[in-house]
Amino acid sequence: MNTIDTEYRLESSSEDEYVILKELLDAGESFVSGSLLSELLGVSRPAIWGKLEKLKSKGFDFEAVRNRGYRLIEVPDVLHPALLRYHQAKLGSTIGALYFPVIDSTNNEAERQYSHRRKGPFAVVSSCQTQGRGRLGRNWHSASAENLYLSVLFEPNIPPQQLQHFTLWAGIHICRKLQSFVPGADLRIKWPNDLFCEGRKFAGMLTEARMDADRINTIIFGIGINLNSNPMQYPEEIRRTATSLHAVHGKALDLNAVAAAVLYSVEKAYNNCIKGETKEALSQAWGPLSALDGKTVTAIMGDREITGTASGIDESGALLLQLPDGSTQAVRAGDVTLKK
Ligand code: BT5
Repeated sequence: MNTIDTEYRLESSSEDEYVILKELLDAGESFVSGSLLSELLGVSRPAIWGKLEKLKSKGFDFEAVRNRGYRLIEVPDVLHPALLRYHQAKLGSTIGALYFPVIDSTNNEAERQYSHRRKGPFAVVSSCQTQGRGRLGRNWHSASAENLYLSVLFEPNIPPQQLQHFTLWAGIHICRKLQSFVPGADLRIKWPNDLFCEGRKFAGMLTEARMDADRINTIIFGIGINLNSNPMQYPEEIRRTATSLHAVHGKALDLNAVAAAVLYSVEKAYNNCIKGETKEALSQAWGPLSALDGKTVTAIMGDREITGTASGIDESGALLLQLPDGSTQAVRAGDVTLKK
């Protein structure tokens, strides 16, 4: 992708770096000969050595054995554009990703890139946000580089109804995909935009759309995921309500592999919505993943508060509450809290 001027530093990987890393990652425990690498890149063996030295300065490490070649023995445990691209390619994710070590908000940067004529779809991925945003002007704590902050911008140019359930589907696909990384944990979605585990929030989604007459011009889907961070170090106000995947899994996860899996899931949810190909019914897909079903919850809708038992969502994506008088109330927007 071409770069566009922004006040934040964009970190990219050269094609050569990507080719070297791809060969070494594909080889796993095996060695890759220096002559193969120099042939692939069309450069001399000493030039390959120079490129490996450069990668070493970024946290990679290699074992070099005479007559056998090179083997990758360490990868950095931070986001890295070439590693992200490698994992995306393995999954068949085609969205180009821009990586910023620090950004104000990945949603903001996606908007800026678009206003500088970058064509969607593209993704903005970061290790730290200085002004991470939640819904309704709330804050998303984004200081830890062990977490993930990313946004994907699409240019749908279609009537809004077709993307009415996009965030819910994105949540479903992301939740399922993340579950494969943490098989022992029970990942759930709390309507409408939170990902939960063991009653605590580990991720939040924020979708922002720009309309033009009766069409959606751009839609920016943002997600923050607490990945490898330690919840004990979270700010006081979220310490009791937030968790991370590391905390529930007991082991660190590969940031680049997870970021690629999330991008893949968002792409899949978007394509399904656009093509009207959501083979499963929304309410059925949602049911097994819901953090609320069967629980007593309070919904705040503007200045009204209602308490009832959550009983799934309807086909429009509204949360259904069974009220004490036996009636059912559909909650279309707002915040819900679980009653203790
Ligand atoms: C959300 O809002 O949950 C949407 C969060 C979206 C963040 C992503 S990061 C990438 C992209 N760029 C952005 O600027 N934003 C998106 P909401 O439902 O309003 O929840 C916000 C509330 O969650 C806060 O008021 C806190 O109570 C809690 N919270 C804040 N940071 C958290 C964290 N890191 N982990 C768990 N809970 C958090």
